[in-house]
Amino acid sequence: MKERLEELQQEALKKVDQADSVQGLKDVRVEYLGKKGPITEVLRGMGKLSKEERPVIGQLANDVREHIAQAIETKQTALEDAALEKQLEEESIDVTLPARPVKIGGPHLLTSIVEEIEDLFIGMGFEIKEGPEVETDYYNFEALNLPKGHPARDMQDSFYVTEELLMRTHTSPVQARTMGAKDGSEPVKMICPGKVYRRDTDDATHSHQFTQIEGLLVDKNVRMSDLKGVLNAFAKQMFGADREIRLRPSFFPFTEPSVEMDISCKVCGGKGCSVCKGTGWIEILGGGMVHPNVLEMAGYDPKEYSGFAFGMGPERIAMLKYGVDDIRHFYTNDIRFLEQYHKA
Ligand code: 2NL
Repeated sequence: MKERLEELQQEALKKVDQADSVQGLKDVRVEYLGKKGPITEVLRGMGKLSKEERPVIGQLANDVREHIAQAIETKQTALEDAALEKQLEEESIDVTLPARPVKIGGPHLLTSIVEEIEDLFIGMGFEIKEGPEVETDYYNFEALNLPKGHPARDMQDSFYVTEELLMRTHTSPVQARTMGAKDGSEPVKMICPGKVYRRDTDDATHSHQFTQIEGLLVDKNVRMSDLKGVLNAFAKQMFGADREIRLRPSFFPFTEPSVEMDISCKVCGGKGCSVCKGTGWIEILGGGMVHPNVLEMAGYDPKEYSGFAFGMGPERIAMLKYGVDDIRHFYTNDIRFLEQYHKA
């Protein structure tokens, strides 16, 4: 029996050595160590042995079994390591391959235009102010010389939240609030960019929500020539040093006198073409001298203080500067439109 066990051990170890797969090893385990295997058989036949032989053969059978099991385990680890090694080798990455391009976003055209305008006015000493988009009737209308019954207050034209609250129809209430917060002697020099709302049917040139930037300068001895100088500097920096400006008389309830400003047409240089509709001029903003009623309501003595104010639509500025033909391009977020204005 001893010889038989030694023979089995040798045979099994040889097969373990030859096994070249995890499955092959499993087969060896089943063949030699399984319930129907030769070692189990030897152990079963121990009853026939003498008392002296039994423990010796029992011990040997267990040793053989242990030895074979150990050999299988060692071989299995070796096979698994080799498989992993092979997999790692096959999966190695080529770091010299060019990278997949990363898509980077950029500021929206409107954001860029608003920031460009802000920078221009910061350069002239103006500060940037913001205010609420849901406004009181008082700041949106009353404080701007738009008394009750004025057609601009019409329910048809504004989004009302309650009788007294509405979505602001211009950014002027920010200016009325800023003036009102001072004690009537401090100068004001500000611009206020932001969203405004009007009940309008959207089309190529109208939107129920759009952007406005208004400017205000209040101090002693402020004159129309100051307004003209500031707007001329703005127009030349925004559209090019070769552009001329002209002021035409106009009307706004919150300014007196009121003006509209045109810039000379770049396409025809002032001769008249389809872009400027034959006039040689393109309208870009409105402004004027702050109405004495507006100064007075904000706590400034109109005999001592005067001011100029102006307002523009950044959408319109961007449309003129870049030839955008439909205001809805700013809001529909078609990436093919927006990407054109992402600077490298
Ligand atoms: C336009 C014209 C304008 C103002 C806005 C203003 C504000 C105060 C006092 C006086 Cl607090 N005026 N703002 C004045 C004239 C014109 O906007 O065409 N905007 C798009």
